[in-house]
Amino acid sequence: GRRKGFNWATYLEQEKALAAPVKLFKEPFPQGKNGFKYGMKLEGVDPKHPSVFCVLSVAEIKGYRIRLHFDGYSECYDFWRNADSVDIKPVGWCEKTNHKLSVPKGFTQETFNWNNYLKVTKSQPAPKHLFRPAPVSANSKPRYEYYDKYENVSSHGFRVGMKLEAVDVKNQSLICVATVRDVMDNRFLVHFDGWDDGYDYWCEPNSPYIHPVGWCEETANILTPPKDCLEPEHFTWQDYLTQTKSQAVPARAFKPKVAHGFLKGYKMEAVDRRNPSLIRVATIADTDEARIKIHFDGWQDIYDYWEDADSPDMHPATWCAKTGHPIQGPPSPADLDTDGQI
Ligand code: MLY
Repeated sequence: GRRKGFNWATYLEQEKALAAPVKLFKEPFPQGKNGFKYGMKLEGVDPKHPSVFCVLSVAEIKGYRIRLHFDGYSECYDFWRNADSVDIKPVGWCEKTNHKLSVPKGFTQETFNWNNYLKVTKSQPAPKHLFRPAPVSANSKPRYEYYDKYENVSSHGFRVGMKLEAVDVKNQSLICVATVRDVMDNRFLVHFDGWDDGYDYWCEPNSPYIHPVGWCEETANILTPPKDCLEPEHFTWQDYLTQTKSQAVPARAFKPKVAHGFLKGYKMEAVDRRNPSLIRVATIADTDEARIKIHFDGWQDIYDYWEDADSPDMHPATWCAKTGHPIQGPPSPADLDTDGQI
């Protein structure tokens, strides 16, 4: 028979569990509607290469989420973002902010220009008002005007080229020599010296993953020197800053790290990393300072994984219902075959 829709109130009662409190989510429920339409063009960060901005098209709309396609490339690289994602920008953003735009396959930097491209592809740029307004300082222009006037400076003290110590989020036991590689709004791109851009990530000044130069020494942690370091055992910041003619990010630029407050056992809604078109009912299986371990209800523990506590892919209970997105409840016994496997 047809399964009834998932109901949080019933489920929490049945499981005798608590939903993660709404206040623990940075942005619990979206303010506005998802105004993106199929085919609209935009610019955005490539999730696999966070230093690269690409030409993207809206390929699918699902509640408050959109599937984004890299123009000229295979659908297998498509990825999902919330409509208010900080990773997507209107057409023309790269040019205005002096970022290099990686052009669609079949074009070169010389042959590509947006006006012509929109004409030949008979497509529309996603209107600017659909995007999350960039955070603005108190004394600047009203929010909605922001995309027409950029100040290409960071107000947070993290400037391109400055050095810091940062956790390699892909190898979290390593704290490494890193450089601010780019700045976008209130975020900056952390790059690991000597390594490829696959380890780069965008973060904010209060990120739990970043520390000022000298932090490892002060706290008796091991600092991983740059990959190309000739005598890694003799690495010192003083020599390295001189050699590379660079400055350390000033200590005052780092903002206090706030405890995320999530507890083991809380339930929530989380995007399934293995099939990111789906959002599932999930339980916090474990926590550390910066992350929570997600368990998908009704699935084996082997599918659990760690996610940053401020991930935009984790939502409070009822987010899907409120935003018009399907939710995958725990699989029912009818979904199991005779071996008890899904
Ligand atoms: N075992 C991994 C470690 C890579 C660490 C990269 N960090 C420091 C940016 C490897 O050698 O590929």
